[in-house]
Amino acid sequence: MTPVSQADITGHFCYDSCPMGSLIYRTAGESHGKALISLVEGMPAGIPVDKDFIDNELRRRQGGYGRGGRQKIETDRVDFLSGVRMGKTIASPIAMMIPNKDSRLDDPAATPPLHRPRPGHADLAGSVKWLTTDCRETLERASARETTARVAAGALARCLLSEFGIEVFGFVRSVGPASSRIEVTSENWRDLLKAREESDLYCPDPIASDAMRQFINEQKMAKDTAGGIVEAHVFGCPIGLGSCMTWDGRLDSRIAAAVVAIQAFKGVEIGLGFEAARRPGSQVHDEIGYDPSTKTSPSLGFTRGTNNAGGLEGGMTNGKPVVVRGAMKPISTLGKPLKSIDLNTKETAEAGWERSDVSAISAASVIMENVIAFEIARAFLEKFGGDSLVEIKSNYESFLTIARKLPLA
Ligand code: EPS
Repeated sequence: MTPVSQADITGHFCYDSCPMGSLIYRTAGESHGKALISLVEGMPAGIPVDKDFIDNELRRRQGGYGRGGRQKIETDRVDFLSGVRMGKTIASPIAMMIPNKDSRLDDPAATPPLHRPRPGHADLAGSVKWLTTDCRETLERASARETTARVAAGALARCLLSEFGIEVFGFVRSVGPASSRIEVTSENWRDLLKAREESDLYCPDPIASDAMRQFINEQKMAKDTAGGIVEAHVFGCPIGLGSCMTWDGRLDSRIAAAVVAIQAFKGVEIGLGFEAARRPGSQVHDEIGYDPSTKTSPSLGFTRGTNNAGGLEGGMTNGKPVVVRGAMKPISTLGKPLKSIDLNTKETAEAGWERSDVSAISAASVIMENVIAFEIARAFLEKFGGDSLVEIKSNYESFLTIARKLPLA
């Protein structure tokens, strides 16, 4: 009898027993520790690594409207410790380090214990779980600063995706009640990207951005915080990434898991999302057509008038752009703290206050873009994987050539 391995039971979530060839990443580091580390395994050899692109994604993650003081201290840049030689991957594990300038975790005076858990943060659950009354032990790792390492991994994965014409565009859809109604298409997204690059809010809609900024300003005045919705579109995916054969092989489930795993995210939608549940089927499903003039594209000539499915059917890409939205709650560190208790005395007390942001929604758009990119790259390598870029390109071209010939003789 074949022994059942841990990987069989827990699928891709069990990283340390992942099958050979699987693209995975882990992160390490505390908010005020020495550095953040991103360790990526399973990247094939020969991928050109665009360090400027990765650093630019880290810079974008640090920015946005409503950010707090920490980002003025840090200059996040990636230092490759392994896995990259002369600007290309060499198939060995890739360790990336992003040093913390505000490193003070070993100095008790600079990082005093905190006993008043913030409602909404990991403070209370973590302190009880690890049997301490010092919330700092939990919050240092729970902090969204850790997303620096996730962005580094996702941006590295995008170096692979760009070799196959797969690109990701993320932006801020709404902040509080202020929302943009812009429609993103395969034709207009590059113009929207330019507009987003010019926006301090990372929203390509200048009119909606004014209302979003106003909401953030109001929260700042009230010593409150703001959440919002971010959206990402992935262009150029071939048909068939992911699988309907296993629950954890479904690309939609992996994307959803990666998105709600971002600090402060409470919801995720794919395509129409929750709106699909309110409509009859005829107003949800995307009719299928065929246009031989687009046969050479990754969608192989299959067309859809709409993209309500958000590019995913049966847990697999269907040739249309993958469309994902994530909901971020307002940051839980409030300038005017909510009621809490002192974990030592159990007396009512105001929640602790740490330097924080009024809104980190712009940063959240960058993080979501990159964690989705990583999942797409992982599914891409599962379908077309090989040990080197040359081999993967050959696998990819060969699949498209055969698929274009359907029905096979
Ligand atoms: C963040 C760094 C943190 C916070 C924020 C995000 O830095 P510090 O705690 O030193 O001010 O600004 O973290 C949180 C909102 C949180 O709840 O932990 C970052 O780099 O993104």
